[in-house]
Amino acid sequence: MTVRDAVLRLLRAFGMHRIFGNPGSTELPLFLGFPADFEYVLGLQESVVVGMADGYAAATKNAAFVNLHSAVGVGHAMGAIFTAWKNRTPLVITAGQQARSLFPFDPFLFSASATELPKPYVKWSCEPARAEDVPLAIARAYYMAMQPPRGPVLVSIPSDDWARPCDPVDPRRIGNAPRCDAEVLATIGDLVDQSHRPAFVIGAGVDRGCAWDEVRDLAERHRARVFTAPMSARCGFAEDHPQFAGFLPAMREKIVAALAGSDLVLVLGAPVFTYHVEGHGPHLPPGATLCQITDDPDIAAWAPIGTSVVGDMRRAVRELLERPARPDRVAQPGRAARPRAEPSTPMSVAFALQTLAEVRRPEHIVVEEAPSSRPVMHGYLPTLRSETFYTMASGGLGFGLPAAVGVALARPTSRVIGLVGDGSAMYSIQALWTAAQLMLPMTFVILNNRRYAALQEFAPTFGFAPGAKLEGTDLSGIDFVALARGMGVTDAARVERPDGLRDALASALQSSAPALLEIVVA
Ligand SMILES: Cc1ncc(C[n+]2csc(CCOP(=O)(O)OP(=O)(O)O)c2C)c(N)n1
Ligand SMILES: [Mg+2]
Repeated sequence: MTVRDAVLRLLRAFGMHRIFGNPGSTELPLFLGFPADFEYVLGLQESVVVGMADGYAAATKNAAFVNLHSAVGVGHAMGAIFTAWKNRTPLVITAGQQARSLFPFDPFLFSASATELPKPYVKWSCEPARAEDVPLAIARAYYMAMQPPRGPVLVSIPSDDWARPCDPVDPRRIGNAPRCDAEVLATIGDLVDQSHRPAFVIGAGVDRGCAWDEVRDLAERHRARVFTAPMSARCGFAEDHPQFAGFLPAMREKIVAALAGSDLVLVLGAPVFTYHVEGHGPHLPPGATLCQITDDPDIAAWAPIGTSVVGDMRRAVRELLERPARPDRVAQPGRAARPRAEPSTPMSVAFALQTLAEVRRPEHIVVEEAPSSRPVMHGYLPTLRSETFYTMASGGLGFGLPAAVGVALARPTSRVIGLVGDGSAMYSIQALWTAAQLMLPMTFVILNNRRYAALQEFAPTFGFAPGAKLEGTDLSGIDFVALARGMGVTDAARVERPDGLRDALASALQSSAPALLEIVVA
């Protein structure tokens, strides 16, 4: 058996039959006699490769296998690796390396610090001391990637290792759903039971941890107001539920204001709290107590206040549900209704997303990266089902288009909508080519406002006068229909007027190959 045979055998056992990559000379030996039960998914730049793998792993709930080209490929991918780290997405990343006998001569393409390069945004990185240790390293990498909190790991593999003889490595079974500390969880249960006006703050860990139904049952039992955590990368609670109270902004004072009136705040699967701008004063309204359940010990450690417990989300919430119910609470108000968006030329984002919400089905999956449109989306395109909303937790643009392709690959019977801003799309536009090559029946919706609107809207926070010119935020002159066609997405159209939108969306949502709709918005 060779290292190549042993690694492929492990990948089969781990259910990793797809290899997301962009090849170089140092990786080619892996593909000698490439077996027919594997599929190579080619991305045309490494951040696209890792973004696709991120979406794929998130949607399959299994680690995805990535193959990058030495230091240069890892370098290109670094922003996407940071995003996978923040998303808690399990990725087994392999990087090509020069042949071992060349190491003394600082050869062309050598990655001299291969294991240091991706740090600190991998859970583990390794270049095995001997070729025959590569399969063991791959096995350990997989187990580590899958252990909560999940995340990316990296193995650097010298090119001559693949053909070396080695012993097979048998896959092992590892239980990965740790139970919370019973005493602390009981304390949290008591605090929730004793509260009069509880609020739940739901983070990405709820949807990732498959605890959507349990969290809804717990919220209904306690008649809690339910908020989505600041910058949450997933949706863990139906946004049309009468108890849904809205989205917390990433700013301390505004969070305190939103939570005012609650005497108990239970944070599920989220940090306390993710802030984007400076704030001062308390983290909670006066008189409120905070509890947190998370699968991430680091997030529990830095929470500034409250009682935290670390463990498997679904298990923890089920244990809380086993406690006797407290029926004597009054219902609290949910979210106020939004006014209907009216048609105009150019269209408002609200009108565009309201129309999309009317045309799409609730089970359609939205992968979003449209920064200034996000708050509008919160009002006009509600997420209603588990595992139907994905974005990135890192703030690093370039995730949306490739991640949408990865999710579409993972969920062939679901319609995936990549909802992406014009600026965001250009960080990883090559993902369209992969979607076209794979003939994925998915829909890209580009919200083209010809600018980096989020930065323009942010500028007053730093003292700019409203509407003042802001350097580096004008993106006029990009033709997404031409870009799409140039990469093989022939079903591409632009809508500039509101009367054409509904039909254009309906058609783009029924395509049998990738379709792109560029919506010109105000
Ligand atoms: C990799 C990366 N570079 C730069 C930024 C800063 N940034 C935040 S929002 C934004 C604008 C995004 O533009 P677009 O996708 O068109 O959305 P809009 O703001 O217009 O809604 C930029 C450049 C970032 N978040 N990530
Ligand atoms: Mg824009």
